[in-house]
Amino acid sequence: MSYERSISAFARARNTIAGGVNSSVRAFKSVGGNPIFMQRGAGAHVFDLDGNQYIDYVLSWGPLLLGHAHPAVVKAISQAATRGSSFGTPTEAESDLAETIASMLPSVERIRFTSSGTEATMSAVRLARGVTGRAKIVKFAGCYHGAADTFLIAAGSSALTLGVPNSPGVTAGTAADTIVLPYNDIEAVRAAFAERGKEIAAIIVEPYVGNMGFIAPRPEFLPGLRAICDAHGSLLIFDEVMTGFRIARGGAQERLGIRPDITTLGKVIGGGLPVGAFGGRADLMSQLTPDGKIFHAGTLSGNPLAMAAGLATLRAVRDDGTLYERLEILARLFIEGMRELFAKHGRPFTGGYAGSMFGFYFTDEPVFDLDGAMRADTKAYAAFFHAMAERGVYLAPSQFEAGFLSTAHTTHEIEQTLHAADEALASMEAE
Ligand code: KE4
Repeated sequence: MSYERSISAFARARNTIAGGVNSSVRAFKSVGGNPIFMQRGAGAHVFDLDGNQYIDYVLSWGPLLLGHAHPAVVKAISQAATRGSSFGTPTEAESDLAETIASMLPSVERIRFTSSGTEATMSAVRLARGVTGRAKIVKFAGCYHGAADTFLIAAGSSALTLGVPNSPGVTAGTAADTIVLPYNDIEAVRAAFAERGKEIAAIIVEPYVGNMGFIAPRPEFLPGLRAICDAHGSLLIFDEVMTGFRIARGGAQERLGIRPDITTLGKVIGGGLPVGAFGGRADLMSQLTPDGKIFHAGTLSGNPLAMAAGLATLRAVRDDGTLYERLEILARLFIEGMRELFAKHGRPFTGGYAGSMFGFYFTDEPVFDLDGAMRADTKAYAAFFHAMAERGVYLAPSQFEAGFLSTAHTTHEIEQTLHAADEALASMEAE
């Protein structure tokens, strides 16, 4: 495959765009090499500047549940655009999408739209802190909730893992209000709350993790978080920016039967356009400005084009009774097929899936948390990523991301992918 045009496009981009990208993971730092510039998408496929075609398992990091350029989404955006792109006033499109989401997520009694998942999670934390009058939040090492300072915190060395900044520019003051604990370790959460429960406004958690590879919750973990929050008067925030409408029609909360106090959303609800949302109990959400005192605002929040794209996507989801079952079957074929091939080629493998989301690691040991994920062979993943791209399959350009399926993927794409993987693994043996 030739990547000449992507290479020159990246050199050009670096002249005016910091790092040549507008989101860091796109720069391929984790897998090395020149980032691939895409030009067009159609269904389950993307096409790069050099005309190379790929089966796409990134799908814009999750939003494209219906695949690229789905006719209903294109039509909805086009029609909305003819009426104007933004008004800075309320529109009924926002109520159309809000009502659809509320009908599918019973815990969301009231909602606020934003323009990104980061805005949604940082606003949800402000809401939790404002409602409880408490400063601290608990997050889990390796979980990603967007690029707001309060989340860019690594586990500290202190007994209670009080946070330390993991990015320059994040202050020690900010870090001091974030407690970082190991994912899937309910005893660590119990200990933290025993020490500081009265100071903790909320726990924010990825109910299924998609940001350190794919990690499923242990059966006792999320029910444990719910009980601990109830016992200490803290709020439970499910960050479903990635899992919402991706692992089940009602997201992880429906699949697991757990009702969070606040849910954050993004990605799928915008159908590929910039959107985020946070929602939950009416008694909490009513405390946001202008009815309440906890401030929230956003110029393009509830943008009519994003609402139209999200509504077209969710209507397709709502009306397709077997969507998630079909996609989970494809996810199982993908992971179990990969497991067999990795064994055939003598490579360590651990993988998992839920609904249309999956992930796998180059390690034999089961992965329950960040320490487990960090044991994966990231060099082997990088080599596999490039060997698969050379064979027309676009996986996440980092071992610490998840993969996604769309309604445009079929068993044909899975078979093509597994064939490419067989060849890719063989080529890695040769190296
Ligand atoms: P955005 O601000 O990127 O729209 O959403 C932040 C966010 C919040 N919560 C969860 C669970 C998320 O997965 C994300 C964003 N996910 C990454 C993928 N690992 C987006 C890709 C990127 O940063 O470019």
